[in-house]
Amino acid sequence: MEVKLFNFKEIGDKRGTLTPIEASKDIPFEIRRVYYMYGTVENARRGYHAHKALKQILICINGSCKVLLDDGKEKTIIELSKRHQGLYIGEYMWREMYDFSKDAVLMVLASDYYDETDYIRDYEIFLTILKDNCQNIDVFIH
Ligand code: T46
Repeated sequence: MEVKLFNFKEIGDKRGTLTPIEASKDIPFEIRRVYYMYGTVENARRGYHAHKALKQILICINGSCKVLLDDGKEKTIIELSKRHQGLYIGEYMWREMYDFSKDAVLMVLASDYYDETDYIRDYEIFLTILKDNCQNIDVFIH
């Protein structure tokens, strides 16, 4: 379970700004998939799931949105509004995206192809998996 904010390079000149992102150099995985969401309707809330293995970087390349992150113990809210900033979300982290501005474009770099079996879409099951994992760790330690 890991979350991190990355500040990517901003290369500016008189023409404007360019932000490059290199897989395995600027972010900790090879990119297998890119997707983006836009035209999000007012008050829509997306996400409501965690992933078993997928690692992702969320970048709001236009406008802004908020991301609620929940590791089963603590909830954290992160606002994404900077085009050069990426939110890394590792495995077993519940996420909800909301408060999208009208012009928001949320781009996601993903470590793997789309696979519905990697999703945990039920919050109670998510908590149970975390509890079971902790118990396994306890068994291992004692
Ligand atoms: C995540 C957050 C940040 C595809 O066919 N291919 C894809 O690559 C994706 C991402 C989705 N889909 C289909 C599956 C659903 O029928 O598009 C539909 C909407 O997907 P979903 O409801 O999962 O979208 P979000 O915004 O709730 O979640 C997405 C990602 O699915 C998820 O991995 O972490 O963005």
